[in-house]
Amino acid sequence: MAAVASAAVAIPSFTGLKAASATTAKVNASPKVTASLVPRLAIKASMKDVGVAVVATAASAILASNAMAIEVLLGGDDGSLAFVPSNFSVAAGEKIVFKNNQGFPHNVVFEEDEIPSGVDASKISMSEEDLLNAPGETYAVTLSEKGTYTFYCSPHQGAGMVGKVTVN
Ligand code: CU1
Repeated sequence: MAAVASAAVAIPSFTGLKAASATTAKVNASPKVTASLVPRLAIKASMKDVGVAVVATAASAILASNAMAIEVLLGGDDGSLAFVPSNFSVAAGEKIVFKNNQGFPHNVVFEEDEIPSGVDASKISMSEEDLLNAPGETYAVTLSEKGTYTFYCSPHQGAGMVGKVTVN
């Protein structure tokens, strides 16, 4: 009778261990959980921490690049057909966000012979026919080659809607 009672106690505790190992198996993808459970779990936990750290770093990098972005308005608040600002500097790799403000449609086209050599104007420009029609619509570009770049708005180039950016 005493032996049966002790077996009855032993079974639930073993079942409990199996239940725990089944849960663990989901985490570390190892169905065989024995004596190595604790060290494995510790390793997995630390890898998970590393993963979290990597994610956190990526998130702060995104925040940093957002902080570095410059916004250029398409059309002045007074309705002038201009880039505001029309002459500015950015760091290489800094994001430039052109945003519809007034007097649209606008677009952003880089002059192929007024950008650093080796840069393909078509890769950084909107097409001549492509227009930003909606209020607040944006076109973003990132320039990585240092130098000066001239750009214009094709519908308003004749009206003087041109700009210049220096990438440092
Ligand atoms: Cu324009």
